Amino acid sequence: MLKIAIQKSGRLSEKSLEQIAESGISVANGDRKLVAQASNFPIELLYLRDDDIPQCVYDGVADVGVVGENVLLETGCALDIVERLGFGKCRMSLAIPKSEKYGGLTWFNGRKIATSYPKILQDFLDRHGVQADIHHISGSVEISTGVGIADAIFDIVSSGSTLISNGLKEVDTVVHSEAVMVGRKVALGQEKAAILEKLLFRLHAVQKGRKNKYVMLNAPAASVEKITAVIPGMKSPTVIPLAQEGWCSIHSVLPEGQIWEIIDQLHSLGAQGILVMPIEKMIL
Ligand code: PRT
Ligand code: ZN
Repeated sequence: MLKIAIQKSGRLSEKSLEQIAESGISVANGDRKLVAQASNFPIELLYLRDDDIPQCVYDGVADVGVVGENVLLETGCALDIVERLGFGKCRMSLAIPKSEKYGGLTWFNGRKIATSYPKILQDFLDRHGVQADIHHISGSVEISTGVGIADAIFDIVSSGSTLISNGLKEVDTVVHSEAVMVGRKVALGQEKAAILEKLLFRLHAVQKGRKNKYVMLNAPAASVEKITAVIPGMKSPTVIPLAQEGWCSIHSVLPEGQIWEIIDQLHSLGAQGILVMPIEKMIL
């Protein structure tokens, strides 16, 4: 049985459960007690506060955990990043009142910075030889300058709208973060390592599926060669003759990020009836 710690409730909990569900694993978690076992896969979920997850994994209470990289860095636990999960993306930045003139990091010398992440901030300031006074608060960091507690803040930024609505401007990004699966690979043992490998195989299939689209189109037989050069596919594209003579149907898999660019090219090569469909799982 592999024990996985995930956030009980918060920004990472739904996505963590979603990835587990998309891997075909059923966990009855209606009331989110502390522990829940999957019915069709040897894992057990532990629902915890995100701040407690790194230490719990380090102590062996859980075998792996899903947590924001920012929390892992702040706790300073010596854990391996087993997998980057691609959700919960954000950055940790320094921000100052928008009326201030900013000429670089020396601005922070002798200033007071409010944050919930004193370790990450101190490491950053030390690396850059800046001497500032760190004021550790546990929440509502963004209001610190407005109420006169600090001259600047260091906090998580996603869209940036919280900074703007508090009259702040982002002046330096210290670190980028996303949800990661953490663990201690050496401490796992053979049985748990095998379960983790099986779980990661499924997660990869789901992630790859998300990053790609299944594309079907009709093309004049004369253009097939040019079109297949544009859409190479997993091995090579499927080309099927249509009932109407001189026409083919071509099926392929394309990376999500390039879809529109490729569709423009396909269109100009005479492709018609282009269908783009989501892929649920993809195994190479
Ligand atoms: O209760 P528990 O301790 O488990 O949860 P928590 O309240 O400490 O954490 P939670 O659920 O708020 O966030 C969990 C993780 O989500 C964080 O550790 C980050 O890794 C990640 N994450 C991603 C974020 C954001 N985006 C985010 N935007 N965490 C917080 N924010 C907050 C930020 O603190 C700021 O107040 O959103 C505001 C900024 O958002 P924008 O969009 O206005 O810039
Ligand atoms: Zn927390």
